Amino acid sequence: MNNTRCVALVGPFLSGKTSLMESFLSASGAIKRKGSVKDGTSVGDSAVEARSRNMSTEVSVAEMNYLGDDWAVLDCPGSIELMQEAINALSVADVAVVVVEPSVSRAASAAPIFRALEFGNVPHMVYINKVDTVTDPMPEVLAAIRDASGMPNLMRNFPVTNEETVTGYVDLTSLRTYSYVEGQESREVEFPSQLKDEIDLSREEFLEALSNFDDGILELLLEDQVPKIEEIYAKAAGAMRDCQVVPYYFGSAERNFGVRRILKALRHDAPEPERRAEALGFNPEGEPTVQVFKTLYAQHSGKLSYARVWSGEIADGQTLGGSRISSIQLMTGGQSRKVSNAKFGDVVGLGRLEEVRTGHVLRADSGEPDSSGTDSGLSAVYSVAITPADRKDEVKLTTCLQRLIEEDPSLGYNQNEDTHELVLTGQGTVHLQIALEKLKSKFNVEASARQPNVPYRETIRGKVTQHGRFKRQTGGHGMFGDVTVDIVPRPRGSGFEFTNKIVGGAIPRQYIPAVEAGVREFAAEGPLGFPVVDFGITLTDGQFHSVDSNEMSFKLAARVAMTDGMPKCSPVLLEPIDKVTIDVPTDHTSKVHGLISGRRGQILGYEAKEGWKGWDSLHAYLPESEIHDLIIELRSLTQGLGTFTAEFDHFQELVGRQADEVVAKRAEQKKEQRNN
Ligand SMILES: Nc1nc2c(ncn2[C@@H]2O[C@H](COP(=O)(O)OP(=O)(O)O)[C@@H](O)[C@H]2O)c(=O)[nH]1
Ligand SMILES: [Mg+2]
Repeated sequence: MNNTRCVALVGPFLSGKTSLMESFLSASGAIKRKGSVKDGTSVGDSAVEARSRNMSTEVSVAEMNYLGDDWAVLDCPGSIELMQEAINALSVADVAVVVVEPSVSRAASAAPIFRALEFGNVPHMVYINKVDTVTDPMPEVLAAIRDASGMPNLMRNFPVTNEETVTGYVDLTSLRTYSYVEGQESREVEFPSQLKDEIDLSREEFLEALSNFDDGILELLLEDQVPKIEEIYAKAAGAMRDCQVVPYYFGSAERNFGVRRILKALRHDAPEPERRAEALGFNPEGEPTVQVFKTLYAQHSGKLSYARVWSGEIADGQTLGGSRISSIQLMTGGQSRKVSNAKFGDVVGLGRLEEVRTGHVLRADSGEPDSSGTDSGLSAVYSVAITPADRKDEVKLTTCLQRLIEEDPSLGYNQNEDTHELVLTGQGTVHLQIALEKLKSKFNVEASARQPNVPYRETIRGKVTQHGRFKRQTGGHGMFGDVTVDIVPRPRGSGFEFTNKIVGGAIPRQYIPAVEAGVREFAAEGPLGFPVVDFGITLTDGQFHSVDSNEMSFKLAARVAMTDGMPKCSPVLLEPIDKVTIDVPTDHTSKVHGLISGRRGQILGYEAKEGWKGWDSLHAYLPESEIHDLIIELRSLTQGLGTFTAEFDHFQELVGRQADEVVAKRAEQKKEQRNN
């Protein structure tokens, strides 16, 4: 019996991956009635978030048997913001099909997934979908896809068209001609002799392209001989498996055009699971080993870890990586069926592995999950501050977020100590919206999101000597404290310093710490509404009362001095400046210069990105307030490819209209807080 093979369907949003999976399943007989994305009846996209948006929000898994081979099909989301799911799925796939539209303007949006395939060393082929609606000339479409791919391609078929659309194809290897039949297998028809010259030319190009990877073919061509059909098939398959070349096919997923063609290409050309296992360092015949590529919390059935078996055979109830498997399931979309065993190559759902996360490798002979090969997840490029609709849910919210992060390592959260906000981080607006929807649908926690506050600070530019007194003498025990302080600015980054210069007991020693505490309390929120930093206080004089003075009186006297003195010291806003590194393909480097200066940034330099051919890394200082939506502009300038990391570097004075706006907004916020 053959081992289960695994194909991932990837490509831009809306290109037709979920439709192609549906066609695969119906062509192979795995489902009796073909559903559709439009009607919400496809096997893929069974998650509520996916159905409500009409887009794939997570990987869907389905099993099928085609001509005797078992396959696991992984339908990946296309949105750039959900790329982590696709990357995780690719890490266990033997091969990928990149589904693209026959559109010159849309081709570029496939670039990010092509990069992921290149980095992951995943052999892949292209399926140009929707040829029933093709409007752009095919040669231009091919050139645009090749640009996005950056790899040489092999056009395996010649498109036969009527005036409007593609109606069939000529296989450039066998020279057999097929005509599409809606919803059925294509019919072999007579060779279109009126197109012979064009077809001959395409075949020559195809063989020439192949000869770049094969000396045998090259020699034959140089001697004006035609290679044998079997040899062409074998060499083309070999070059694809070695990631040297990308074969291109076309068709229509919705109308079942060219679907069996791609299924057969997968059957003949995709590497066997052993090959991928060995490339990843697994021994197919070793101890039972699985790799988790997806984690799912379902509201009723609990946690499910999707895994591929890379070695040996696993059984229900067995312990893997220290956790006992509570069930093994084979999945097709939202449906699953329990099985007692799974063997090398299989893609299965494993029940209730509580300690296990996406990316973990689990071995029968090891007491804990192996996370050594696990990437930490794409770094965060977008964030929102979130608040639970119901205060009672505050604790539950963070536990549920932790679960969502187990599902999706490109998601994160942190409690910002400066702004006191709970910040959810991820890949973009849609990604974070989906996370909030999942909180609701899976855990019944509702939360709202808004743009996070920037942790501004303030400091002073001038100095003053200030007297402050707190006095209360109403009946009983009174209160009395009196201080004189020098308030002075200190160099940027040097923090706060308190000096006591009281001599001769003008204030008894035990009250001095209370003065400092009063200043610190005040400094938590200065005249502009932000924490005050980089200033010094020298306590020079004071008075006390033998009965009424106590610690509280001196603390309050210090606050009076600060409240009166600080505004006289020319307070100034400080904004946080981050050091950012922006990675983009070299063609886009000059555009990024404009982006940085447009956002009040300062370029520090750039260099070729190490290990990334054709990419630059640019370094710059950028105000944190300009980073919130940076990724949106960066992606639109770079075909979705650009990405960045940012880290706080220093504070810098902010003056003028921008500063006024920040202070006004803060005052507004405080008013709201008081009213709540
Ligand atoms: N005309 C045409 N539309 C298609 C074809 N395949 C998919 N679509 C439509 O394209 C849209 C996106 O399809 P879907 O499979 O969800 O794309 P995905 O985002 O790549 O999974 C849907 O409205 C489909 O009905 C096709 O072959 N021809
Ligand atoms: Mg989809």
